[in-house]
Amino acid sequence: IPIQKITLHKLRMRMKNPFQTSFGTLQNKELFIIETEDAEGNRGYGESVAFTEPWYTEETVATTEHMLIDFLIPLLTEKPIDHPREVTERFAVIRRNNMAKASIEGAVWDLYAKRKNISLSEALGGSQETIDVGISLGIAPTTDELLDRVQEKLDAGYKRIKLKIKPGFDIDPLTEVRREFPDAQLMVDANSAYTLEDMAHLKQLDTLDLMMIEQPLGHDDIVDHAMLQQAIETPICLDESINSFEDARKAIELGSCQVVNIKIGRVGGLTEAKRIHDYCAEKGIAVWCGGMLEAGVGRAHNIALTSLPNFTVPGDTAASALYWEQDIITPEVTVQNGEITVPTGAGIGFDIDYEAMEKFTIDQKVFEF
Ligand code: OSB
Ligand code: MG
Repeated sequence: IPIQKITLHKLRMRMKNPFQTSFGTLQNKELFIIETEDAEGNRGYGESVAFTEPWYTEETVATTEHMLIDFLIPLLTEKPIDHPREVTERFAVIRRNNMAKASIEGAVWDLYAKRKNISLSEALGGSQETIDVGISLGIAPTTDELLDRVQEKLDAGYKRIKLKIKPGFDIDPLTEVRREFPDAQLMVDANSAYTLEDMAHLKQLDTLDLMMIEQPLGHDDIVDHAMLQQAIETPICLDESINSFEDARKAIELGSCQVVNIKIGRVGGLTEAKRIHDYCAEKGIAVWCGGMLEAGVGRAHNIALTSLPNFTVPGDTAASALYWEQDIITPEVTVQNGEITVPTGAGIGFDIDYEAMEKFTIDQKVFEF
């Protein structure tokens, strides 16, 4: 894959609505669109998913830029690669910084698929032509407001509703939601807001018929989660704790979870994401694709990944229009009857809306080789 040029487009976008989690509220997004180009003018795209603050993981927009410019771009371009899977090995000398790694690895995958004129889904070995879609709803100011939001998303066809929870906003609003929507596929995500001392409290979740509880305990824990899973019936899903194939292997070995949320950025790229997917399939562990409130390029990568066969739980890939006045891809991501049709065009299968991208661009750096 002869990469001749890499462009870092730094964008600033504002979400239509603030998104509240147990760790804080997100509304302004800064992100990099990484563009890789070959001599024939094929262009691959990746998107960085770290937030401006290190609340979800330790990475930020600034550390992403530092890693890309000072380490990852030089490593990627020092000698040629034949296949995108080699990027992960090449980057292995850099500890962690998974979101920075994934942003450029994704751009290499897209370029690879475009050069072969196949879809990214096909390049990854995807088999699902349509994928089921759920939505993650932030913490609402009131329970009534939450009920309205859930109703709206169920009416729109979303197949799984994930509710963010935190101490003080959990059992009571959830009980109301369950009472109002007895048949809805509901799950919750705590983003590490609890400890084992909350065991008795968390056990009350077992009466709510939840699909799973995502990351209740420490962001870097798998031991306490195993103890909690022993004590509660609701399946535990790990998000923050799984930053690699090895993390997934150990968590499953320990019985820390029954479900894994796979995020491409969190695990360092598509190659690692697929490895985790394959391993979980072997072990009978369900997986689904999480989201990072990405713009269209990042969502397109999530959609391609989700086409792999063991993504059996609806992912967090809701429609662009719920987040953005204007997205940077065309067509934007749309959801019909809770499903997205996996694009069949080359690479990510969505075109970049260059005009929109330019509108949101606050900085641009070009590297030529
Ligand atoms: O924990 O999955 C999470 C958003 C920001 C940070 C962490 C998480 C989330 C979401 C939103 O749940 C998922 C999405 O719609 O992109
Ligand atoms: Mg989560």
